[in-house]
Amino acid sequence: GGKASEGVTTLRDLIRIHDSPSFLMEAHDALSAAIAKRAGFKGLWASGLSISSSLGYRDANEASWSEVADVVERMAYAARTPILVDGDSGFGNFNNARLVAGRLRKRGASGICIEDKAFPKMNSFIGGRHPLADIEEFCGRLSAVKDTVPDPDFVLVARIEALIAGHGQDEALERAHAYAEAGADAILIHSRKSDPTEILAFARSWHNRLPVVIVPTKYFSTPVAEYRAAGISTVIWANHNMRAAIAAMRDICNRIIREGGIVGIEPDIAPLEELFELMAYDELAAAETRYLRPK
Ligand code: SPV
Ligand code: MG
Repeated sequence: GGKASEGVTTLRDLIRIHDSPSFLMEAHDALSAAIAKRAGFKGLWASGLSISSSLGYRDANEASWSEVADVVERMAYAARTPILVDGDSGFGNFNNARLVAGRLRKRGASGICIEDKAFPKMNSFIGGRHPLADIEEFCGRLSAVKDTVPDPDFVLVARIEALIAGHGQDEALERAHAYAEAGADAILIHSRKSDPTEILAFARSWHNRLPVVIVPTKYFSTPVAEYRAAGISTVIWANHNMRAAIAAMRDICNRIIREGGIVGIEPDIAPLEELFELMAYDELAAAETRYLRPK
């Protein structure tokens, strides 16, 4: 496969159909991005849910697109690894979608995912209505992004919410074909069921006209081997850094209260050296010897 100049696999390469699905790991700030990169993930998912949560917002377009873009810029800087940004429903109509996509590209994103819902969207795991966008109108959003960001390395993922909204396979497939015609590079098919039956049924009928991206948050107990067998191109672990952080922070807060101090917790938290390494303090020291000339 083609490699970018610095030996980094491009997002376009990652979403291609391989023998085994690529993984995109959720990150929501520069630190979580650096940790995921260091662990070996070749690409990141800038999750709307996780970024919203880390900023103290609900995943309902409470965060403005420019706040999201600020976070993405810091993530791109810290990880220097391809990032697929969750662009929600595009923050409005075709005009907002193309504006946001272009700006995200400038801020270091390698691609944007746009879902076929209205603005403001609501997180797909919250019950209630998830009104779908009109197919033609949503295709306009997709082609506007394609025409505005013609960079062949910038990936456009079209996300289908038909199954989330309670429609059937026919609706999902009709939308997928329309979005392929409109210029999408990949199709994200989402589900909130606890088993992957509807996702796998979609994949069987779709025949990989475009690569298929999935988000197994609710159907977490399915082994990746099943996605490989189904020809899934990319699996997004969409919120697992954030949920790990919540669990770790909750436990350490509870322990410091319960134990009345920090005597016992040191072995269970990251050493400061690890933080300094993640944020490349050694690079600053090297730069100082070069640029801070002694008087
Ligand atoms: C996100 O991570 O923000 C997503 C995935 O869009 S989901 O929360 O499943 O909608
Ligand atoms: Mg989202």
